[in-house]
Amino acid sequence: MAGETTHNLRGDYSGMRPDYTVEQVWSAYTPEDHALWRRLYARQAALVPRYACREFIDSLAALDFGDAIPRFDAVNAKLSAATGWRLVAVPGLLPDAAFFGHLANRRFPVTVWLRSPGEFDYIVEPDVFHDFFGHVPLLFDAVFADYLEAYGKGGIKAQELGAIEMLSRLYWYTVEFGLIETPAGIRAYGAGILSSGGELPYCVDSDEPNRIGFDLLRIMRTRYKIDTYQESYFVIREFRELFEATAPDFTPYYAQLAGRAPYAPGEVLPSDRLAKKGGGGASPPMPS
Ligand code: HBI
Ligand code: FE
Repeated sequence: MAGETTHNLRGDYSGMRPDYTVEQVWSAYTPEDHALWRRLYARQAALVPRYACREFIDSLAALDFGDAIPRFDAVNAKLSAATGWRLVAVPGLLPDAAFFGHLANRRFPVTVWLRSPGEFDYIVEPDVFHDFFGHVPLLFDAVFADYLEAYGKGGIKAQELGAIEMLSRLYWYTVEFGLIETPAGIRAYGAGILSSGGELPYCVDSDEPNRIGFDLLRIMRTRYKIDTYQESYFVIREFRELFEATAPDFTPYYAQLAGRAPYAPGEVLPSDRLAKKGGGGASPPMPS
């Protein structure tokens, strides 16, 4: 989710460690929390086969956390064996520097609190359902896991270069709201989409939004909104495309973009490679 300041946020930041981590006090979750978790999980799990990418579907099937809010340390045993990542419990949104520092060291921050029943359909800040259901399954995919570590390292560099806003757009349009081409059509891999009851079908089936071929500089120059469905989604061909795009040093990219006005979220450029909507059978391949 997009970073905000750590002021007037929901979480309890009082007892956290210097690296912004806290304990996940699993016994503090109520039966109502676990019941809400099961409802959220059931809703999303029913949509996943039709709208999620294959890597997410397979990873979700290998995990088993539909019955109650998961214990992070139990998942860490499996996750660290799979890709060397582990989950760290946090009170909520972190300052960019702390967040990047965790990603750069293969630690994924997962919020410990769960939304209220009244937020079943929409929540502003990431809660444990968004972070866990949306982000954790793809941490088991080797290439995506490498991309996320590279992103974290790039974030630390971006801080030094004052380029956080551009790099946050990359996170937003890939890790949070990314789409991927598959033989069966366009599917979702972004956590913000996969944890959303409405946006998951919308991003694949609707004719409204733009679906634009992945283009790193284009993305880093495109603003996003945090409280509506996306007006544009960016589509990769495979996770390796993400990893390779973030391999080079971004310094020249930031220099190239400095001073250039950002694009509005719904703008379409003549240079954009547009994809068809993802519904029904295989969508025609995007123009290369
Ligand atoms: N903190 N806990 C948490 N989770 C996020 O997804 C997150 C964050 N802080 C900043 C942030 N995301 C984005 O601004 C990144 O692009 C930095
Ligand atoms: Fe997120």
